[in-house]
Amino acid sequence: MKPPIAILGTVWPDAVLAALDQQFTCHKLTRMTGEQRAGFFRAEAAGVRGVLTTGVAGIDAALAAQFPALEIVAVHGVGLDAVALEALAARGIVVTNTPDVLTDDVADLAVSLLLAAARRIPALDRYVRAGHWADKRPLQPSRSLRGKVAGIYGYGRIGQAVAARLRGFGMEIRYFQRSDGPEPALRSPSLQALAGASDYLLVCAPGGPATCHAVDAAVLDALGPEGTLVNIARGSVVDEAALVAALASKRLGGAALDVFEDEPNVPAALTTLENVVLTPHVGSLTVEARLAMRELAIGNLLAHFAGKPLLSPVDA
Ligand code: 8YV
Repeated sequence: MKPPIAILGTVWPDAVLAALDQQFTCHKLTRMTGEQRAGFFRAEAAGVRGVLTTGVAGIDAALAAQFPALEIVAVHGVGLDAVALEALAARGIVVTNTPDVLTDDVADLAVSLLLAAARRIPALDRYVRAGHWADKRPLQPSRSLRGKVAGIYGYGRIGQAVAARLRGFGMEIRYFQRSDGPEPALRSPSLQALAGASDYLLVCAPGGPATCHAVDAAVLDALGPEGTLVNIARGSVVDEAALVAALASKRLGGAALDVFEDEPNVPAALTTLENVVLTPHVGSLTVEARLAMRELAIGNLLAHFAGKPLLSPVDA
């Protein structure tokens, strides 16, 4: 008998869902109408043994409680802030995620956003499209990267991959995270101190209660009117209202953001500011990373139900 699994999140192409149907009895929650969901929770949820979810959708404790036979949660993504790890661990449910396979592409997006902000690429694109080049409207020069300080908040796999790239642009690297990290000489004593020393502050820290609104008004003020914030991690790490206020009052120079507090809702004020670059949470959205993430997430489910070692378990 095929193991029954529930599939959450919106990233699954039809072909992937069709392939999953070959291996599992799939309950595709995000594709169900309200009535179908009610029917599923009445009749089928009790038999669900696995959940396949995304880093964004996760699974909270209330939803996990609806699956009394749950054995494994396979997360398609590296972030675990939306996953009720404690509640799952208390029930002996194993969790897997997809680290490493997305690191390079997420780091590439961080660098792309930094470059886009520093060299004002979206603004210049708008300038050309609007015909202002032909109108001879004056152009402001942008900023060079060489010799500037990139402060990295969160010096894990992704933060270090960002640092390796930015060194190639002649930037000086500093970082902050609460725990000790590699290259201790580069570690700032606090996030605010890091922001004060940085021209660019790149948020690469995990989401969750420990980092919620860590980038607050004081950190943004320390980054200052010549500084730029780049966030490719989680919207929750930045106090978005403070960010909007700092940008609008020009206390902060600019921002380049892939993640937001209430996705897919982006504060209207951010969409009107010239010095802000916006992308819709696409750090891992490359053909290559998504293929590898799917293989790993689904591979974990297959390994679990075959009684084999998990490919990338999250430490309980
Ligand atoms: C994805 C992510 O957007 O890895 C993460 O934590 O946020 C992203 O890779 C998402 O999880 C896709 O499933």
